[in-house]
Amino acid sequence: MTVVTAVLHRVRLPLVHTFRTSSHAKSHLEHVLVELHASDGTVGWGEIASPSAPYYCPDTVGTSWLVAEQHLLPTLLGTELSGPRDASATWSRVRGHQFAKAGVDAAVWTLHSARTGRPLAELLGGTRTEVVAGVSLGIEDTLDELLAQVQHHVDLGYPRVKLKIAPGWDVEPVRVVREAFGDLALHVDANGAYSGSEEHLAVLRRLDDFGLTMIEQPFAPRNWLTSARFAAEVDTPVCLDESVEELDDLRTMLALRAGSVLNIKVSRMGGLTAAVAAHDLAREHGVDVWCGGMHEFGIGRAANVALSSLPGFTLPSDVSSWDKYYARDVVVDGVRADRGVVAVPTRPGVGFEVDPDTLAEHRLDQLTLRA
Ligand code: OSB
Ligand code: MG
Repeated sequence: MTVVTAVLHRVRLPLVHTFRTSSHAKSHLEHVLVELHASDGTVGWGEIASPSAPYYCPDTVGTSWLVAEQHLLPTLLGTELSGPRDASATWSRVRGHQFAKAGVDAAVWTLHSARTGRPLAELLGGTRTEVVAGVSLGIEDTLDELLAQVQHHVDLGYPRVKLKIAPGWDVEPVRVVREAFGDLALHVDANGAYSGSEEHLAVLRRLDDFGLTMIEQPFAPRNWLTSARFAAEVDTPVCLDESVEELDDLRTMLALRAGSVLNIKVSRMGGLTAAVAAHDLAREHGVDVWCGGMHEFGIGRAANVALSSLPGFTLPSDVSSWDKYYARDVVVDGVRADRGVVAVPTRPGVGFEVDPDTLAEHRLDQLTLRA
């Protein structure tokens, strides 16, 4: 397979509900869709789900566009690939820029799926026809508003709720949600907002009393030693997200026991090929994994579901229905959770029809590159 044409589409969609994490609030998102055409006319799509500002990771929508345009697509275009795993080899000299790599890599995978007529999940090694979805809930202005959000999603049947926390919004929200919802599977995600200071450690230790499924990324991404010490001290499993961008980071996590659960994100790992490799390595070491999200539009969301069908994804993934976030999506009738269960797409390619009307209405920028 040879990719002969690439089109980048920068698309902005409003969020139906403002989402606040420890770093900031967002009311709309801009992602870059990658459309690839093979010499035989088949088309593949991937999504670069970079945040707009470099708070979660160094990548932004602007840096990802630039790196895709100047460094990833020029080496990919016109290169004969024996399979989708060859794509990442074409940009092996490029350091970092995981989100841009992930979008282009996923587009090559869906292109391969469309060409072979085999579903993406099957090509990746998926073994499940359904995956369990959890929801991720942002920081709210009041505890009552948080309780209303939890209630709404529990009513929809989601079996696991993750709460974003930050210093000042941690023990209290967890306490009230635990009190109101009994033994609901609950976990928290700090997005690295806590330091190893005694004051912060004391707060995090108090979270150990609430039977949380895990505490996700309590410390800054490179704060390996604090994470290892804290993980040894508490009963609640520590999950890493931002810390693990490459397979070697996972090896570090395992060697230091800096966490015992891994959130695998296609975007953060630099693509589906790398995400599958992380799954395989974690599984060999008996580490539970689940698939995290970046509020993906329909194309990235479909890839997340396909990945979640691999056998090591034993915990609920952040693959909620598309309409939790958007009033309109870039695909027609996208990923939907029914009582917390998502059917793994069986159609080849993305698994859903890309909606040209949404693209036309919500696109801010477009660029075509040829071999
Ligand atoms: O840490 O998991 C995270 C969204 C943006 C940045 C970081 C994170 C998240 C989420 C979104 O939690 C989960 C989803 O896509 O449903
Ligand atoms: Mg996270």
